[in-house]
Amino acid sequence: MFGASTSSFQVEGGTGEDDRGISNYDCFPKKPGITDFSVASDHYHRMEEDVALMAEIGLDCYRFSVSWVRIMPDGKTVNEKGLRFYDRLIDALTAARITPILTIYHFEYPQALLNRYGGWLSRESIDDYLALARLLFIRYGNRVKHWVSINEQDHLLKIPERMGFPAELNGVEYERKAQLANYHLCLAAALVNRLCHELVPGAFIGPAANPLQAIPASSKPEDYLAAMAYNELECNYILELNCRGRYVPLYWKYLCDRGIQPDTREEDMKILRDNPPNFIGINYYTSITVEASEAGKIQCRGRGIMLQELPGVYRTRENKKLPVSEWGWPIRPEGIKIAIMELYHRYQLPILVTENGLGNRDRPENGAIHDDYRIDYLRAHLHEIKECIDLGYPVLGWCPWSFIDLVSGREGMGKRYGFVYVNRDNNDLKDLGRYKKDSFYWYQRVIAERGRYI
Ligand code: BGP
Repeated sequence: MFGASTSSFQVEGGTGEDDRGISNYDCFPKKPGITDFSVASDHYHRMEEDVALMAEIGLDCYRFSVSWVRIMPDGKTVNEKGLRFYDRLIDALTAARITPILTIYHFEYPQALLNRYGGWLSRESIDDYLALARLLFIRYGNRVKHWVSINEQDHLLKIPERMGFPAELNGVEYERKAQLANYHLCLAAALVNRLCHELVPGAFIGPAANPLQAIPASSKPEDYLAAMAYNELECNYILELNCRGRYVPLYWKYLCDRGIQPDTREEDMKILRDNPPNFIGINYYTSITVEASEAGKIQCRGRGIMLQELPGVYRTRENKKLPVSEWGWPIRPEGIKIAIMELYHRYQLPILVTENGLGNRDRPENGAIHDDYRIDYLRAHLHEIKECIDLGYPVLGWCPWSFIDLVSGREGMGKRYGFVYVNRDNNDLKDLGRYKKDSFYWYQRVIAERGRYI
């Protein structure tokens, strides 16, 4: 399937409407000069126009997330008006013969649940997540068969505002809390897999992971071991729980050495083992190069996504051979192939590329956006995916990030990813008009040719 992705809080806007509640994203302070999420791309008011553009480009599928607080403003009570928005969206997609892929939870979390019990730190969070999922399965399960349980759990855990953790929390205390939350999140994902199959016949459900796939900086065995450790400690630790219901020895030792391991229960581990996902979603943007770290004391990683060094284990290294994006992210298309092959070898589950794209400052010229840099990036990655398919790896689809420009997770409106340009910037909403970029016409042709010439 040729698709595209978005997420609710980044694209919808309309935060004060139809009895929507307050989310974590409404509450934390923004970087100076960067927009909040209150208007975003105004998709809430322009949904039909946006779906018409999806039909025009020729999408087979569209991955979107629901806003938890639109549907359950306080995280518990149902808001019919919110449910109706997604009814209309799903019906519009179905009418346009676009398969909906629904992400249940993509970073946006009810502030009321954070205030009430600290969100994922409490076991009660599992029941509230399942109540949301039950509502979605019952309401949309006749029209939606593809479900994503949790988006980028690893990046949820490492960014304090996404978890509702205090900004000053760090070090061992941060990680102890993150480990407890991770355990609850994994349990929630396993239970939601089970519930999905009980309520939605013929459904597929899986997480969207973000494997960075570290590459060793040299052929030295210690650098290879550092890359292995990076992949286990930073990426695979969640998928091992999702797909196999276990902590790998290296990871468990890391936790126990610091006394930050959660109290596991055998009945929970059985639930994990008995309810694996049906596919693995991969969000892939960049990869990382690491070497061994000889520093003495092995510390605790604490918070933050791109940790530069875990002393005694690994240290990230600049790789001068790789081009970087305008935002400094190394571009390594082969990394997506490595991720697909590696995860398939480990879990033998089909892969759905749930995100992949290039963030850039686009510069319109007389209404045209010549984003050749994005086309080059996407073509190179799609080529690697095609090679995987030719080798026999089961890749269900490719959903580049993002269908339309939206507010970046941390960088506001300056960092754009879409095939469709949205005429606004951080400080001026302008007319929020939609303009097709060169990449729109490129992707339209790729889809029409079914990727034959990539
Ligand atoms: C992923 C998220 C998306 C999106 C994307 C781009 O981690 O799932 O929500 O934001 O990354 O990241 P950014 O907006 O920080 O460039």
